[in-house]
Amino acid sequence: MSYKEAQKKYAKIGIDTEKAIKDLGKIAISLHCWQGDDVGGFETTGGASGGIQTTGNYPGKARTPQELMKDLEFALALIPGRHRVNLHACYGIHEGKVTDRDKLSEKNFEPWVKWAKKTGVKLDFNPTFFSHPMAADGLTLSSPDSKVRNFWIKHGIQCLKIGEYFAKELKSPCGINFWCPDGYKDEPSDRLGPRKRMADSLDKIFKYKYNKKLVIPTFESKLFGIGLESYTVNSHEFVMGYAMKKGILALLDMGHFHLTESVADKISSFLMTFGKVAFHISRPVRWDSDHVIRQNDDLRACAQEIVKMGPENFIVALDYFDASINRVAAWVLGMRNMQKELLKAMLVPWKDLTKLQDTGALTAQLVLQEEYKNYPVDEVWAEFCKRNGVVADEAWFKQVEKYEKDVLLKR
Ligand code: RNT
Ligand code: ZN
Repeated sequence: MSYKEAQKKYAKIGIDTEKAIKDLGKIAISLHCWQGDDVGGFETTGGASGGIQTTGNYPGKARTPQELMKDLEFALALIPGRHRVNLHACYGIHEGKVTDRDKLSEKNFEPWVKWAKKTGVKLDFNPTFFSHPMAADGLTLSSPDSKVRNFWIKHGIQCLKIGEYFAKELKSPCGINFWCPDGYKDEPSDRLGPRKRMADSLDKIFKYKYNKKLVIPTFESKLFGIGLESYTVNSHEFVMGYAMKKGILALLDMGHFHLTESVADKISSFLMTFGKVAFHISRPVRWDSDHVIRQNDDLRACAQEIVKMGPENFIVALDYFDASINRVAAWVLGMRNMQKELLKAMLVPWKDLTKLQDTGALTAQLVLQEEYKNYPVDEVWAEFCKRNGVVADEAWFKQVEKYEKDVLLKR
C-alpha cells in the first residue's frame, strides 16, 4: 500500500494523516545520555549506586565526553525529528581535578552547551544523588546527618542554576528531575522522620528562587531499589503530596510501580492535579530492570493517553539502561518505538470511540479499538521518516552495525 492509499483509508475514519505527521514532528523527546555508558558519568570509574543497576558488558561503551557526544550524534541522526538530550550532573566535564557535586557550576557544562548548539538539541538536566561517597549509605536529602543533607542541598541548588544556564543558552525551558534513592533495605523503625527531613531539604533547595520560565523542576517517585527493598522515602504518595504542595511537577517512571499497576491509568489524574505530566518512559521486566522500551501494550497505553491529553502537556523523557546490547541501537530503537506508538495513537479516532463509550456501545467500541490496530500505520511512519530524511525500516541498524565495527569495537 502506498502512503496515498493509506491516507485515503484513514480519511474514511476521519483521520488526517498529514496532521498526524505534522504533530509527531513537533514532539521533542528527551533522550537520556546515561544509556550511552551504563550510568557511568565522568567522575569515577565505579558503576551506578543508589539501588539501580545495569547488567551486561557489551563492548564499546562511551568512556569520555567526546565519545558520548559522538555516539549521541550518531544515534540522533537515525531518529526522525528534533529532540532533547537529558544530562545528569555526574556527566559534568572536569579539567584535572573533579569539582565535587556541591560546587558544580556552568563551567562544568560549557562543552555540553557548545555541543548542543552545534547539534541542534535542547538540554534537560538531573541532579545526581547517587554514585558518590556522600550517598554511600543510601541516604542523601533525608540523611539523619545534617552534613550529608547540606551537601546534597547545595548540589540541588547548583543544579537548578545549571538548568537556568541551559535554558538561557539554548532558548528552551530545561526540565530538571529530582530523583533520590533514599531508603532502607530492611524495615525502618521510623518512616516519618526521613520523609520530614526529605521535605525540609527539598524546601531548602527550592528556596533558591529559580526562574520559573527557564526551569521546570520535576520530582520522581519510586517503589523500591536494589538493596533498598523495604522502604523508599520518595514513595508515590510522598511525591504526589510534596509536588502538589510545592507547585512543581511529579514524574511518573513506568518502572516504579507494582508490575500489575497500569501507569497509563494514572496520567489523567496527574493531569487534572498538576496540569502537566512528566514521564520516564521505561520497561520493567519482573522488576525495575530498565529494559529498552518495546512497542508493547504498556507503552501503547501511555502513548495513547499522551496523545489524547495533548503532547504539549507532557515532558516525555526516556529512562532505561541496558549494557548487554549495542548502546547506540538501544537509544535509536527506544526513540523510534516511542515515536511509533505516539503516531499509532494519533491515527485513532478517539472522539468517535468516546462517543461509543458514552452511549454504552461497548461491543462496537471493543471491535473498533481492535480493528484500528491493523490500519496502515507503517505507510504513515515511512512517510514521516522520508520527510525527515531518515530511513523508515530496519536498515538503520545496518548503519549502527557499521558504526560498531568502525568505532565502538576499537575502544
Ligand atoms: C532510578 C530512576 C532515575 C534514574 C536516572 C538515572 O530508578 O528511574 O530516574 O534512572 O535518573
Ligand atoms: Zn526514572
